[in-house]
Amino acid sequence: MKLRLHTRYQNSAGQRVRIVLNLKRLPYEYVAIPSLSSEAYRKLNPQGLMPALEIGGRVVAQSMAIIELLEELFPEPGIFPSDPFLRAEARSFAQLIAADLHPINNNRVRRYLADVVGVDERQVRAWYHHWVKQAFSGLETQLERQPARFPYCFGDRPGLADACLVPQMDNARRFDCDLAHYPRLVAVDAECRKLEAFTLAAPAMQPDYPGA
Ligand SMILES: N[C@@H](CCC(=O)N[C@@H](CS)C(=O)NCC(=O)O)C(=O)O
Repeated sequence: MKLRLHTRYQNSAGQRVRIVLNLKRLPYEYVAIPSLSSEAYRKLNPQGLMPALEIGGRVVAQSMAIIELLEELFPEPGIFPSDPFLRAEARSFAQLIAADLHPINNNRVRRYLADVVGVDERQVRAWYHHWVKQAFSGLETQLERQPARFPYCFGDRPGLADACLVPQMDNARRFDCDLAHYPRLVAVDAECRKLEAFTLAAPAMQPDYPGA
């Protein structure tokens, strides 16, 4: 089955999908989106956000829906822990990033704050830092409270939670967030970055990265 991922180097929701594709060792074609507002992209993905996956002649939008589909079609290696409660923890961790943090800090929200609400760059940055702090504090405590200390978020193998965490750490660093209060997140992030599945999905490794 041919897979084409429409994304961009700095598309962190797309980076989640790239990580999962790599973890599952699924070859895919990287299609750099020239413009989100182009008629061609809107036709492909009427939701108008990145990423979108072309698969088996169909198009699926939304990173979490894409990842679930990949898990269903290509279950091995799996991206969830075997214990149902740990699976729930992994989903909960991933959802805080995908459903609560990422949507309010993404590019279009920051642009709206600056261009329409009229707040200055310093305030946009303060907004960004505030929501990262809220989310990362909760995620850090969630990892601290686990009965066992794992190298990855919820086990000895990387999975969905790690695929959501690492792109968010990239973003947090890009926006100069202070990560000193989140030693577990930093440790898991560092462990993930030892793996090709994560390094190959990083923004700087993508073909449309400036100067690539
Ligand atoms: N919930 C969506 C979020 C998609 C999303 O917001 N993607 C961002 C890039 S990471 C985007 O397309 N932003 C366009 C913009 O901000 O203008 C998903 O998980 O796929």
